[in-house]
Amino acid sequence: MSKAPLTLEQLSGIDQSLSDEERLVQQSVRRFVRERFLPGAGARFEEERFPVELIPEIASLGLLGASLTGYGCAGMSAVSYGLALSELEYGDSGLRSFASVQGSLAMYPIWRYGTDAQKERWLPGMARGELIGCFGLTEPDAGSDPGAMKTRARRDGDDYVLTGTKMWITNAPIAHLAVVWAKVDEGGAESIKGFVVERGARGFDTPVVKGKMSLRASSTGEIVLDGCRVPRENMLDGATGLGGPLSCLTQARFGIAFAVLGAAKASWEAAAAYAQNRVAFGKPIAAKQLIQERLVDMAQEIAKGEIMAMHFARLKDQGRLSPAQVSLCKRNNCKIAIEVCREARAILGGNGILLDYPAIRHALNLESVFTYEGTHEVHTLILGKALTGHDAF
Ligand code: TGC
Ligand code: FAD
Repeated sequence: MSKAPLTLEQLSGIDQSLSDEERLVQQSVRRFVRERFLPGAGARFEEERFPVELIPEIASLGLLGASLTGYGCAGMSAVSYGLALSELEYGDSGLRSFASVQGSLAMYPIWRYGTDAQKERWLPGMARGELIGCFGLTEPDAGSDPGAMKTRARRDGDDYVLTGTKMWITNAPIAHLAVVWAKVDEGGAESIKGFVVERGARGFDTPVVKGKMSLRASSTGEIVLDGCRVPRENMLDGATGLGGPLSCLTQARFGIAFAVLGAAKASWEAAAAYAQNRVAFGKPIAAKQLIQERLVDMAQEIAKGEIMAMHFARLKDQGRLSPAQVSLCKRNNCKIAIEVCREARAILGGNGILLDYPAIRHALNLESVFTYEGTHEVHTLILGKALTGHDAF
């Protein structure tokens, strides 16, 4: 080998376009992930354990509600936020999921739709990582079609009484509060409203979902609401209808679209390094044309995904990013990321199925990421509708 091999960063040149502030965010999260998260990442995946002990450090990096302003939040640009999440996902999708849900799905609806009193009450503690939140939209019988939810909130004096079950809820078992979306019937008209349900409320339970073969280092549960009484002051009055939760999903989907490239890069780097050292038929497999073609295809898709994510992040910072563009980026980047991780796993051969290497863990995690926040098919249909005008749901 004559020259040092080109890195992914050198190939896409994305890093050269970063401001000093963006680079600082990227580097500090990178250091945290490599020094504090990656040692033991495989073991935590095996043990099905989210490292709650790291929450104070994640908070001190400004990663909880990172793109929000005020209330102790970091007010990061979309570019910095995307870079930070990508570094977290280089570690594990479960680590990134924790931050996505806290910021985009639990803090954002309070920040956008809550009263001043609600924001003061919850957001500073959530930014400090002292209060953990979750987001309950999906139900056992309503995932892609959240409008079919069965959870109901019935008005009773100054309270609402919530009944229903939410399924697949990230952070639910460790959450201090849940933003729950429920149908409300007021004056004969049915609508969807958001409620902040605090742990300790009678009739509120969050059983753990066990046996996941994906996102094992993320805490996932149900939210069971059995006649759970919530004061009216916990309702998020500013949001009415499905547009409320969907606007939160737009925030989270943007972050995911950027972040999954971190998992792809970690897997590519592991495969590329392995290929240099693994000898077959008398030569490192990196010197074989078929291996090179795979590494090139993977690097090409990562670079394209990064260029798209960066472009859309800059549009978001200008307030010009549309939900259809978010769908395009989530759909493309999740698909290429899972394919890259599977290819990396194959280049690692038999060793690739071990947790000693990151590729199998990332590939398994991305099965969830491919499905949540709108499945690949849902984003196809969102884009199909946007491009043709026909609703094919
Ligand atoms: P549709 O009639 O199209 O829309 C209903 C209302 O919502 C508005 N809207 C949006 N608003 C903001 N942002 C968006 N992206 C929006 N998309 C739609 C729309 O304008 C309308 O408003 P209005 O005022 O006219 O009523 O609704 P639909 O029932 O036909 O469904 C549309 C569909 C299928 C695209 C949507 O329901 C959908 O996206 N389904 C997928 C559900 C999903 O993504 N669930 C995710 C749950 S959370 C999660 O997975 C977290 S994982 C996190 C982690 O661990 O990281
Ligand atoms: P379904 O909607 O039943 O879909 C099943 C299959 O049918 C999919 O392949 C889908 O693409 C396809 N399909 C559906 N409709 C159509 C159609 N019209 N045309 C063609 N194909 C279609 N939800 C939350 O609310 N909060 C969370 O924090 C959260 N975290 C999650 C964490 C994990 C680990 C996982 C796995 C899920 C999480 N979810 C969360 C739920 C997630 O958003 C849903 O799983 C997802 O929206 C899909 O819903 P579903 O599983 O009910 O699948």
